[in-house]
Amino acid sequence: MDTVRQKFYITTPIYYVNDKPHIGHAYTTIAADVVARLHRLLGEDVFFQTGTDEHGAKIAQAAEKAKQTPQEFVDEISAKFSFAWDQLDISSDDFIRTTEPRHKQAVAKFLTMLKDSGKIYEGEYEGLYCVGHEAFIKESDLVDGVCPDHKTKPELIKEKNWFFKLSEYGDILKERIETDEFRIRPYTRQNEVLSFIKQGLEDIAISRPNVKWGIPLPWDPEQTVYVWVEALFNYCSIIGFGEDEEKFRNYWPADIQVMAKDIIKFHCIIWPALLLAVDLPLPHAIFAHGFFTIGGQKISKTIGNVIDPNDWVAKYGADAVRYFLLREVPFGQDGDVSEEKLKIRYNGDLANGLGNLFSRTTNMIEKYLDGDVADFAVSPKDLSAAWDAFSTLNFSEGLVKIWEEIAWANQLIDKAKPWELVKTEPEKVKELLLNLTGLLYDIAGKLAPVMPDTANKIRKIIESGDIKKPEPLFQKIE
Ligand code: ME8
Repeated sequence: MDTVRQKFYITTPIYYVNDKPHIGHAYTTIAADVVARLHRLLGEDVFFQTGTDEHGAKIAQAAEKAKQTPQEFVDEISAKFSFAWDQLDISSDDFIRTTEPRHKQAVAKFLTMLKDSGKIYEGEYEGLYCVGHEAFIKESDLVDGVCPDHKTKPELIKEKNWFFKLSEYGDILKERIETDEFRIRPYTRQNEVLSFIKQGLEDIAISRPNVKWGIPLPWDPEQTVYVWVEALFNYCSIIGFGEDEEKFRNYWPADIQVMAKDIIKFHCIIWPALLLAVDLPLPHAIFAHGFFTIGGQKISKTIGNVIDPNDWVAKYGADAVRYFLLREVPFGQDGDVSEEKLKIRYNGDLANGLGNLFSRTTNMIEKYLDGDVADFAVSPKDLSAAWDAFSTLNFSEGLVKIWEEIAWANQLIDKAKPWELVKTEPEKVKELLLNLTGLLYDIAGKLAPVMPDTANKIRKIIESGDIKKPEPLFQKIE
């Protein structure tokens, strides 16, 4: 009999292709990957989306600066994102690019529905536009006349736009958020969104008459769809909206949408209002993590501190980078990362902690049991607390729990001194080593969503039942 598997749909933002990926982008994508892998291991029907946001003035300007056509430019940078995700062992089910025909078709259909909803009208707008944000910005948000995030002067724009009646959605959004029907976490972000709604929502322009690099409005092709509006809809186009209704109905609404705190207004106000306007269900949850700094400073090209995740993967391996980013900063909080900090975790937690437990256990098995662990015992320790933590995106907490077990096992070996015990009580040593093998096997299972390659190595070696000279998992770095 067929059993219906629970579906689970998880998303990352689609990243701008104005520049290559950095470790901030990697962070969100790794976090979503861990949750996707966990739900697959639980037997669910998982769909894990990611991709790139390729239209709008910001991208067109970056292409111009690089002296390339926008299409050449976005092709090149988008490929860098998919390459980086391959290197980091990201298990996404699909990768969407907003320049793909499937997305353009889905967006045209969505915009037509939006127009038919009666929530769209034509008007004039005059305001300050920050190309870095791809959004209008208030005079009161400027610091010394420039956008505080991008340090650039906004453009004064006066143009004819199509507008969406966002102002009508304050009460219903408030209700959905307060009842947790539309969950925003952590609570600090929920409060931020609620207080923003309380100030009163204004209608927003959903088209741009003078931006050519975009998707034409179906009913007024002289204008293109405002880049945020079409970008948000990627979450629907990637699962077949307007093309494969069965697939779309199976996966929508998203179970969790992961991002950083910088884009919650778009995801917690504009996005749900647009969905309500066209009668689509809202995502179940939005989780906004914090921002990384490097050496205490904002990640910025001008400061010159941008870290390419590929450089770290080449030096330390994907699993170490995945572990470090999730372990170092509690998810949801801001935090500082650096290669120095990565090295400390690598040598301490990975080489001395897990790596050492694995090496000494397997070396003793080879020496005292002739490599034979066919009867290893599965550990009685219950580590499901780690998975509970991962599934609620408390990654560092889950990892701490696993490392407590690793430390406990290393201490057990120090105390038992099997190298002495073996002379008088070889049976006890055998029992100890078989128990340690079971514990390692269990640890590998719990670690699998975060460190898939390491977990796989450990499990394969143990499952072979005959341990002979395994390679160390992590070589200490000087
Ligand atoms: O906003 N620390 O794209 P984007 C942690 N295209 N995470 C960071 C980070 C940092 N310092 N910097 C970036 C966009 N991120 C839009 C999204 S979605 C429909 C459209 C991560 O390339 C984090 O996930 O600016 C943040 O939300 C995202 O990159 C912004 O990516």
